[in-house]
Amino acid sequence: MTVRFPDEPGFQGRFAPMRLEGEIRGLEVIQGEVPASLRGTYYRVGADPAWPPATPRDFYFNADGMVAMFRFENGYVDFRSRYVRTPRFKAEREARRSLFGAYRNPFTDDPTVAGLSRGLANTNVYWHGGRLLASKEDSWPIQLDPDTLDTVGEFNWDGDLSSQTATAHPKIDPKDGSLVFFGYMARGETTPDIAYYEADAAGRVTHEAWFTAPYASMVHDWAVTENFVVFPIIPLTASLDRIKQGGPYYVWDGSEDVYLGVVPRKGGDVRWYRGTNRFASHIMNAFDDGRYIHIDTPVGEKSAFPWFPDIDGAPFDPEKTKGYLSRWTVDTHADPDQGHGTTTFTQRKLTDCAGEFPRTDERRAGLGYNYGVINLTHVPGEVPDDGIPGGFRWLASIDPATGAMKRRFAGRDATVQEAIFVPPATDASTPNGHGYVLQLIDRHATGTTELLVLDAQHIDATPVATLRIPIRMPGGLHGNWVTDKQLSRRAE
Ligand code: V55
Ligand code: FE
Repeated sequence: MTVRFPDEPGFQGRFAPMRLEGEIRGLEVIQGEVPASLRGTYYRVGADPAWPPATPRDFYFNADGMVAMFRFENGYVDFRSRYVRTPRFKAEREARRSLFGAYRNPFTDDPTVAGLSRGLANTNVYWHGGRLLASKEDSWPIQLDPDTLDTVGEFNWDGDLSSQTATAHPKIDPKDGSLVFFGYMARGETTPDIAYYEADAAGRVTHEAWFTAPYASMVHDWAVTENFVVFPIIPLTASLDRIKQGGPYYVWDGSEDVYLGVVPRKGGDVRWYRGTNRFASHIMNAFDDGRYIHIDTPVGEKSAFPWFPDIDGAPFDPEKTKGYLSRWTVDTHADPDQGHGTTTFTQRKLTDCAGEFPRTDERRAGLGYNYGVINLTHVPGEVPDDGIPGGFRWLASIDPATGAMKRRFAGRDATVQEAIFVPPATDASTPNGHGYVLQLIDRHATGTTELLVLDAQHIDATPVATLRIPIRMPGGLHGNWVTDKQLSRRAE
């Protein structure tokens, strides 16, 4: 048998699978010095297909989760990368080929894997209740050993996860360390059911409530504030009939409205606030004052995912996918129809630069804040001199209250991956946004990746340190910083 990846752009050149697991003790520091006070581990996950896909025109959402860790200790940074041993990964490794078919479509699978979890653990990796969890929104998370990245197994909150899925974007409440999370398509593929949960700092589920969305759609990220959770229903819609017929899992439906499902934390029914058609994915942060809920998110005209087609067959138009960080505001008192879906919400643009992958200083998660970072694809009046249009080329920090921005260009022939904020270990009480930012930058000419340690208040200045990873890191999704103190408190 021959292992050969398809001759398709998504599997060639800088998108070619890496498939490499390994370890480097003491990454090379090519500039500056890593602060000795930075003690903890940056975990992140990318999508990297272990086997050629069983389906044509596959895309990275359907590729295996490869977790990487960067452990910071006394100015040294040790690197490790490891595939998540999902039930799916193990079955395919045994067979030495893909047994699972198209994205989220169990009707395209090899009959020998019927009933096995289709989860890939390829979207986020986070720490809660003394556990390291790798997750994807279509399945249960997978627990990993935080030192070796060995797979412990599927985690379902000791049987308390009644949903078939758990979001890859849970939020940790900075006030009490609880995990606020949900599952969508909670009763199975394409179902409109949403299950909302909270788990205490020890990882025990303390609250559960179920809702039905106006239609089945991708609920990739959401907003959590002190008093509310908000589920954005965006018209990337799913249908069981379509996947049974071998069609795409999601389509962009420009005729469908957007709904925000607002639920009081720990009790109360959902109220739907309705707005016109638009696209949004990741939430930078959100907060409320008891009455108004503010949600900061990049908003575009249409879906940014080229592999999910327009329902009317309209060609993919990159111009319409540009996302501009905007503030949605819901007035929870202005609710004449009692949440039956005709009350609208407002939207205000915060910047003229287009971008995605917003993150914040999570010490202020769900609270009023003045610091976020975001990767930019377009800056008015600036064209990278290497002539490469689009793609993520800049990192920006922004004060969402004023729109004030600082920016750094990643350099020629480079792509920025998601940045994260890291509080300084020596003084966790620094003001909002004072600390470090970590960011991976792919250097396409050399096929290597750099890890930048930046001063969060001066991301436009020379980095505090630049580390060199001598391989190209697989295309990354999300990651998180876990302090050494957190790592010392592990679940039984
Ligand atoms: C996203 C990523 C996914 C997925 C659904 O970025 C949404 C959004 C890596 O997999 O399955
Ligand atoms: Fe995401």
